[in-house]
Amino acid sequence: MLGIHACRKSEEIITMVEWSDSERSTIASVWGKVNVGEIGPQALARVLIVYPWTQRYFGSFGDLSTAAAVLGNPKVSDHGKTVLNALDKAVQNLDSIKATYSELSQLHCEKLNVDPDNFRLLADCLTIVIATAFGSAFNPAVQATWQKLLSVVVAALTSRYF
Ligand code: HNI
Repeated sequence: MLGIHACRKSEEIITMVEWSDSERSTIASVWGKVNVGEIGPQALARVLIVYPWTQRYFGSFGDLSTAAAVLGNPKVSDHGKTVLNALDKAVQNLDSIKATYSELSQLHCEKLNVDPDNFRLLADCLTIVIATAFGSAFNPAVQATWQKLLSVVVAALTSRYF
């Protein structure tokens, strides 16, 4: 029941999404200021620290036993960059995010067995890291557009689960 509900919601988000010119320029502007090498590692590290049960997926990453270990772990850093580089694909393909992430969704579902609830957790940590880095430039209007983008990304990554 819950699965069906989540599926419908994801489909709705993806099917109905439209981007205004102002949203497109806000996304381009935010993304242009994101330092992938800093923001990616910080966002993934936050997920692993704030929601420690997510560490179960990264058994091969070595020491994640303390916040300092997570923050200093080079594999976390590298993977944070990988995730953020994948987000670039959404930014460059705003009108076809579902298709863009179809294979990635299938990989996370079938091979990595990642619970799709975790996509939202990562999206939220990413927003917090960006808000911290941008300060007052990340105003409510910018936040609204940015989180709209991440909602579509999360829905697209979830789309092959059902
Ligand atoms: Ni995710 C691998 C993108 C969220 C766990 N992930 C990848 C890869 C990309 C990627 C790209 C590399 C794929 C490949 O090798 O072909 N992941 C993304 C994106 C998001 C995301 C864009 C959300 C915005 N992944 C998550 C979350 C988790 C997660 C929330 C778990 C909590 N991902 C993984 C794991 C791997 C992975 C585990 C394999 C890592 C490895 O190297 O072993």
